[in-house]
Amino acid sequence: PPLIRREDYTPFPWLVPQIALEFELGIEHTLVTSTLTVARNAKAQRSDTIRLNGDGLTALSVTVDGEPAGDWSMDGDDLILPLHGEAHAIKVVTAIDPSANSQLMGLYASSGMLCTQCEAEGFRRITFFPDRPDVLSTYTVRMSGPKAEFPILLCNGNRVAEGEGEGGTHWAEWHDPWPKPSYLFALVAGDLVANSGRFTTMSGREVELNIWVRAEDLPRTEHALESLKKSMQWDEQAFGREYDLDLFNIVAVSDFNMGAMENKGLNVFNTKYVLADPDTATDADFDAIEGVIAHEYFHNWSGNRVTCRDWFQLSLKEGFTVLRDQLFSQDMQGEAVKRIEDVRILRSAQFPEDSGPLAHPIRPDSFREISNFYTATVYNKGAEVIRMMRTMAGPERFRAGCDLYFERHDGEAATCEDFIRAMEEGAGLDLEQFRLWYSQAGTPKVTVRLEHSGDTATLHLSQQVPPTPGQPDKQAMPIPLRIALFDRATGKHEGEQLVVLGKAEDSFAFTGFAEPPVLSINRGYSAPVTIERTVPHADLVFLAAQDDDSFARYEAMQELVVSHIVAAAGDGLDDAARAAGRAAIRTALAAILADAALDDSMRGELVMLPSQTYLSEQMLIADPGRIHAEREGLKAWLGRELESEFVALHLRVSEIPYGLEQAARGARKIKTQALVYLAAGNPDLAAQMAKAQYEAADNMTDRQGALMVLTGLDSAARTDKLIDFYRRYQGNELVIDKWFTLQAISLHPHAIEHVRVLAGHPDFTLRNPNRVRSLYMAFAGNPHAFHGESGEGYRMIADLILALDPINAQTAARFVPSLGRWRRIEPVRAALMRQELERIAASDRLSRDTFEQVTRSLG
Ligand code: BAL
Ligand code: ZN
Repeated sequence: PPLIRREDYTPFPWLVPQIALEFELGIEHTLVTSTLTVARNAKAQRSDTIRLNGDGLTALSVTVDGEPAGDWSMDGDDLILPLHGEAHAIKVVTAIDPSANSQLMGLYASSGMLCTQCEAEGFRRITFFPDRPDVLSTYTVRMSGPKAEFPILLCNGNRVAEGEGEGGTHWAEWHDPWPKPSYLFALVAGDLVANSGRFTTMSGREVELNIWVRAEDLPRTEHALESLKKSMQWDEQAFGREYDLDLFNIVAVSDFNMGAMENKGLNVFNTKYVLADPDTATDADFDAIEGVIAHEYFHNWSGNRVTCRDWFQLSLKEGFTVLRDQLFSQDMQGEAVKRIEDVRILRSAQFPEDSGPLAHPIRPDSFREISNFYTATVYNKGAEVIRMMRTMAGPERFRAGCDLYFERHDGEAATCEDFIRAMEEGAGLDLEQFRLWYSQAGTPKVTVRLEHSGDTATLHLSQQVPPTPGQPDKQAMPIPLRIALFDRATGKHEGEQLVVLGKAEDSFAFTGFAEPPVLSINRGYSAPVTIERTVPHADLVFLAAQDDDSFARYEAMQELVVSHIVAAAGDGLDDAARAAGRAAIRTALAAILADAALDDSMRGELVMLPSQTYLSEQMLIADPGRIHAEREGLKAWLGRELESEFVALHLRVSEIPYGLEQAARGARKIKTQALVYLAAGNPDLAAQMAKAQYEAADNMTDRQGALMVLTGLDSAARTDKLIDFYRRYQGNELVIDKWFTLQAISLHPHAIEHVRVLAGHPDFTLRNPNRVRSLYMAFAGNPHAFHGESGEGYRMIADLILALDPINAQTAARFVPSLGRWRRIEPVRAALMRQELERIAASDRLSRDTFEQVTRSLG
């Protein structure tokens, strides 16, 4: 497959101002007639042919200006048509079989309904079209089909006409007044019901809102509808963005590659991000639904009204929209905890990308398959980069920059450079050097030293951006660090400051400190970097107990644990050093457990041990077995040392009744955390308590938490409760996904055997991405099982990739990075991982998706 390069961009020689589509719908046979109005693009080089992209399509007929065209040809999957005039009408007829579409790109069948996914290049699986985001058209769509099978017919924009046809058919015609690229096209036909609501926009436009689901799912749609209303209101208040159609439809689909899709006026969602009630969804599920609904809604401006010129600009809409959804969720749920959660995601998903063979800048320079670039780098690091602009400008000036961007580029297909320029002018920032964040991959490392002499504290900073594939040498980037210097005696500081490290090395002096202060740095995680410093345990214990920046408090706790485990799993610790490290962590943890002023939600964050992935990231070469043993050993020791504190905490929060308010949510979070420590320290006691928690549970958060703990233990209750859970929720796809996941992520020594058995369970299928992820993605994230010394875990994932690739290439390719980490793993396991990658590479029928990921991983 060819390499596509950002620098090769040229505008398309033809404009397609209008497209009319006609669908004669059937699950196994759908006829598509597409009529394009085309005209020469004065801003592009003249061409006497037009290339219409296709993917697996056959043209049944091609006409130009009403006459059959005899001179068209195929170039691979694309249709090439000679065109000599200034403007033409092209009509192409294609036939497709949605039931055979297991890739879930284009038009496909899911549980008896028809739906579409076109981003990034799915539209070309429906009809021949210049399937690139800089070709914007106005869509008119007519669809017809059997009414009993497809009573609901939906498309982008507004329904303008409908009627009955012959033989039990009906039809609907939709028109979307907003020009859009083909990736935002959507169509849904099926037997659906809606939870409907209304929203009045800031200028008084009445908008009809619908959450479309299967009838049995209707009772679980209220949270999604409320989240949508909150999102619409928040975008008006926070960004001045108003909705622009009279209708906003969301449809929930069980078989879906992504989380959701922002098609204009017709968002298509994975059911996972729509359906919730307290009995079947955890607090985390509720939050994720709110966040994803917001994300897709916010795309209406950051993505749809202003779209991307080409797919290299993906972060223009995704990074920005992730930042927008993060700010929204901060306002809904509280800033402190949300910020910690977002950083945890960045560190566990994006850091490994940035330090591995698949590292790429947030604006990549080349790709073979764009689906492989829907990454944590483009999304989450992309959001961090824009967040840094906001930190440097302040919220008001940042808003002015956003306003200018939307105003200047409304209706256009824009670039990251356009966004940066709008920020420079609108927010008054000089971003000349800052542009490096768009072009350089790799997580910068900032080395920190605080020197004290007389009454001056001097902060010495240096930065190093590590080499990444194709980028051996890096330049220094501007790194905005929010800092505070605490007076040790009073526990206070004189105000936070922003220092921007713009050079390889720099120093910053602060006066008025008779005694050496305690440094709190990268507060709020103001820059997506790693901080390297040698700091006394006492300073970290101090910050963990009393930093007034919640993130910094969390970070101090993490730093204490990370430095301890990394040292123990690396060169090893002597008894004295181990005892000192553990004692410091115990002191900090005990203070957090005892802090009555702390809300339980934040307490839940502070007590969470750093993930094994994040710990591995801190080591050049990681031994997963040793890290796992050290992490579990520490957890067990803490569980024993603080047993009575954890038991008392569990007892206290178990008294708090179910509710959606912060205090009750915090109680549920810390309740299971307490069990996790106890399970490591005193498994018998924890098994009893988890069993009791399971039996008393009146909500999924408590029930899943208890079952998660039980699943990792060898106890009679384990089997009992796994059977009970399955029986209770049999038939509920999303909850049965949880059942698969709990067993795949379990700490149980036989987790891998359990996964093998589950793969043969009647409810398991490779055809449903949620189910595949619920078992195998969960397993690939279970360090002790996946990295078992025999290499069986690696073999299992490689077998999965090979089996899944022909069915769903996009989903299969997402499993490659777990094996691609081999260079950062100790040599014995590394060889086994590499061997599996080579076995995959040896297959001669790999998809473009998997081929690209495997070759880069071996490269
Ligand atoms: N645009 C693909 C799904 C999402 O990021 O919203
Ligand atoms: Zn998005």
